[in-house]
Amino acid sequence: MTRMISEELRALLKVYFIMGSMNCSRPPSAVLREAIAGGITLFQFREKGPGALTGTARVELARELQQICQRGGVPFIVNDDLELALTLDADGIHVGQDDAPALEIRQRFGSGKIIGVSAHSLAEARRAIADGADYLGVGPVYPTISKDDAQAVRGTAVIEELRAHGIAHPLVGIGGITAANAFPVIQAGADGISVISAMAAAADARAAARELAQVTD
Ligand code: TZP
Ligand code: MG
Repeated sequence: MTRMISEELRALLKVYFIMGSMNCSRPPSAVLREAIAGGITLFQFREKGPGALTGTARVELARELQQICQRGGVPFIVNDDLELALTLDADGIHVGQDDAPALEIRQRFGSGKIIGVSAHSLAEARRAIADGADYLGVGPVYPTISKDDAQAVRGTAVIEELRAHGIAHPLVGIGGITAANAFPVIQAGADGISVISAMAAAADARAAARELAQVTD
């Protein structure tokens, strides 16, 4: 399979929903179905941190959410865990700076898969691109309650900086993003926004997804 071209990926990054069971106060399957109905363009399974499922329960939930994504026509990305991504034949993987480099992942995961890398600076972004990342996750843009070990808040400045230095790669902002503060992230040069709590903790994930989709369209 050939590598997904950047324009397709830019469209997929518009409304990128990330979650695991620990982010949801309702069954994650229900939250995901609603979010898909509301127009999310990409989903990342991120079952980690306090209260996360482990072992078989984690794999079963991943499979269930992957099936929902497949029925809804939304690509399914796995956070961090290459073994799980390979087992499920996921559409992609997202890794952080402490995980295996994209270069290594590409060798095992194949050329048709999406590889996303978190980057917090120009140097990290350049390295990720050189290693073969398909897209960059940049942030935290705003303060977040969803990641205990999140790095310092960057604002939208780092996105502007990457674009000003000629980084044209598909790029999504992350961290504390809601429908109310998403527009500056797009204005700064991001192709889309990624959120956990703005959708996972919303009483109506469909409405939340719709509102975010309106901002990034
Ligand atoms: N990486 C940087 S901030 C963050 C991750 C995974 C958490 C984003 O969650 P929220 O609830 O959208 O702030
Ligand atoms: Mg990681």
